[in-house]
Amino acid sequence: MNTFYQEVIEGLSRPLKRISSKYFYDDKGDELFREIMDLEEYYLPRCEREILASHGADISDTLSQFGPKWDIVELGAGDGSKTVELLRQLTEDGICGTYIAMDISPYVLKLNQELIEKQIPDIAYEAIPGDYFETMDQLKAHKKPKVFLFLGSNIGNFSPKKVKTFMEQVGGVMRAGDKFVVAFDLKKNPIVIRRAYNDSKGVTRRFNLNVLTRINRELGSNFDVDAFDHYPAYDPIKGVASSYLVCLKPHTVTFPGGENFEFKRDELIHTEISKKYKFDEIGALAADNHFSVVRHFTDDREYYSLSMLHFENSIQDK
Ligand code: AVJ
Repeated sequence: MNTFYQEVIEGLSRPLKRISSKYFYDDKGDELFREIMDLEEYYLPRCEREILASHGADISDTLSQFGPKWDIVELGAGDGSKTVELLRQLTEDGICGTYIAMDISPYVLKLNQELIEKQIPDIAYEAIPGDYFETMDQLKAHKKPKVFLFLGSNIGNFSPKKVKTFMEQVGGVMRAGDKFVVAFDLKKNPIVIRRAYNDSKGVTRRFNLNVLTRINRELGSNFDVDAFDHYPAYDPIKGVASSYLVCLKPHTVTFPGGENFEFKRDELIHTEISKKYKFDEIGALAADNHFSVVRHFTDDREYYSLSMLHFENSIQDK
């Protein structure tokens, strides 16, 4: 039995059923997420591009105040299109060492390498395919000054516990003085946030429902996908956008291992959280994990932040 199967069974066995948002991203889910990124209501990617475009030189300057050469490690690098301009800036400023792209998809890493090496022919390039939670430890032997990049506001999808383990794991492969540039979506008018997760074309709805189609196909279950609807919620105090699937009629879902799940009418499956932050929460998160904030780079409206964190201590003797 694979982990996907086990995790789905475990999640559906809970009193409040849940499915992890990491399972959204099959081919169809990737395609729908790309569609989401182009939506007018989904402001996040535009903010991130604005910051990278308007503060690229600033980011490079700030790094050069701390040291002359930086290896750039990108967690979940994707096709490289987000990062290429920043890498170009760092290269022009003479502070770019090796770019180390990490991504779960070897196919996407291939695209990344093609794009980066074409755009920046002189760059030293390394690709590490695989789940970065598993491959990251390879970097323990890496003793040069490093900047880790974690873009896309992906940290928003982590539970508080997962955020903590993640920060600890990254700290565990860092040396004192290394930097961590993390993208955070910021708290803002809740109406803006709610619209981002409840778009008028219904793409987010299809994105959320697709996880059931994927589970049926890959795990052999028989969810009646049409019997579910998308329910997005936003709590402006906690800064948590949550997505649920609502069951519209009672039915039983069966898995090939013999597991059965009863769904009552109106029963929920929790599928995703997207946490929104304030600067002081980012500061507290950093401080809790031996980091300090160097600077928050934001867009003009302060919707989104690329926060540069400085690693204070090295946990092991490296
Ligand atoms: C991939 C984590 C940035 O939470 O905003 C988009 C995923 N979910 N619409 C987010 C997502 C619903 C997205 N991130």
